[in-house]
Amino acid sequence: MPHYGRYDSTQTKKSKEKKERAKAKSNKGNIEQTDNQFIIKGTNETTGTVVETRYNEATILYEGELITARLKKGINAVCNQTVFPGDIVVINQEQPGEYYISNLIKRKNVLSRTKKDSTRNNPNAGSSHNVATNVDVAVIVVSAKTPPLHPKFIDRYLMLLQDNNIDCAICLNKADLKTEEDEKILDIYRKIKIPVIETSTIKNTGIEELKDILRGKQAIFVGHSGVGKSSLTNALMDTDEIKTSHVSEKSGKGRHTTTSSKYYIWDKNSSIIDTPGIRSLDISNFKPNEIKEYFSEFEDWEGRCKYSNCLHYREPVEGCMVKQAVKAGIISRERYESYIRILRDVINDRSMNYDEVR
Ligand SMILES: Nc1nc2c(ncn2[C@@H]2O[C@H](COP(=O)(O)OP(=O)(O)OP(=O)(O)O)[C@@H](O)[C@H]2O)c(=O)[nH]1
Ligand SMILES: [Mg+2]
Ligand SMILES: [Zn+2]
Repeated sequence: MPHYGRYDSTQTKKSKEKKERAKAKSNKGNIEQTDNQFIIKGTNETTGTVVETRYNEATILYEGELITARLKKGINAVCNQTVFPGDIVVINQEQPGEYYISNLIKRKNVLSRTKKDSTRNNPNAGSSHNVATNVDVAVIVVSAKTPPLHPKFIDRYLMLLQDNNIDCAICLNKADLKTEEDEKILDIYRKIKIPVIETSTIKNTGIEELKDILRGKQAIFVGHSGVGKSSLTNALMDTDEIKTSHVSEKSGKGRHTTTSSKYYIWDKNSSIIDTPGIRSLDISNFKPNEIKEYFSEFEDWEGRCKYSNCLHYREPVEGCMVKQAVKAGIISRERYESYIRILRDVINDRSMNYDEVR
């Protein structure tokens, strides 16, 4: 595969080993043990990067080659719930060509699709909701027209990324189909200082800008099916090898072409994880009064409302500073409406009249 060949050409084995040793050194003293007896530690043994996981085995980029490895015998866990693309793992070879994952290097972070909770506070524990690890930046990919751009998904994902402490950027792909309405939606995020990139893999525009943002980082593309995550991965890699498929004309939705997350190296020290599209994001374990904390533009007004623990929801507009700020155009109405939509989903309330903030 040409993209892993590129890995070879940019990093010699020696320089890789040196780097791994430095990495291992910096991880020393971080020995922890998880429920499944998988010890997280720094090591001077040889390590590889998890590219893709299946039920009981994983593809690992190891010494410039792709190998298949299983968890060491005796580790009471399945591969695809224990290691994730982006993980650095220790590899042992018991027989020639028979590789085992014997250990895991302490993770920088984990991108999980559910909110952090007591069982997830340890980023080194495995979970079936985890998507990838050691992520420097997550790119929320959305598209113009097919499927249409809607702030709801972006707002939910922003909450989750904040909860995971992961930097984010928004990429509007299919910019060749962009409308004025899309432009207005993107402005909401530019205003709250989130990097917004516009790309078209068909017209080959915005790709260099995307590369500039992702260079030197371990990044991940997340988003709905059919928005073009795999097309963008192909564009970064300058290939067309990764499978893509058109959006259904009938439903306007993607076909869930990518079925598992996969790690690719597209430039020196620059990797991307392409993920399967998701239908919706589960935010049910956020508490109602926590949601406002993820809307940074409310911060200036927090604690100034007349009501203690104001949710800025059913409280009368006269005493709610957030509502007044929306009314005055200081807080974007779209973000406020997004906040209310998320809150309503969490508390399972379907009715809200926005007229009072108009
Ligand atoms: N008009 C237009 N179409 C695009 C662009 N980029 C991708 N597409 C098309 O969008 C469709 C979906 O692209 P994919 O890359 O398979 O989407 P995905 O996000 O990987 O989808 P899943 O793997 O199902 O999550 C394909 O038919 C692409 O040709 C673009 O910039 N403009
Ligand atoms: Mg895909
Ligand atoms: Zn309020």
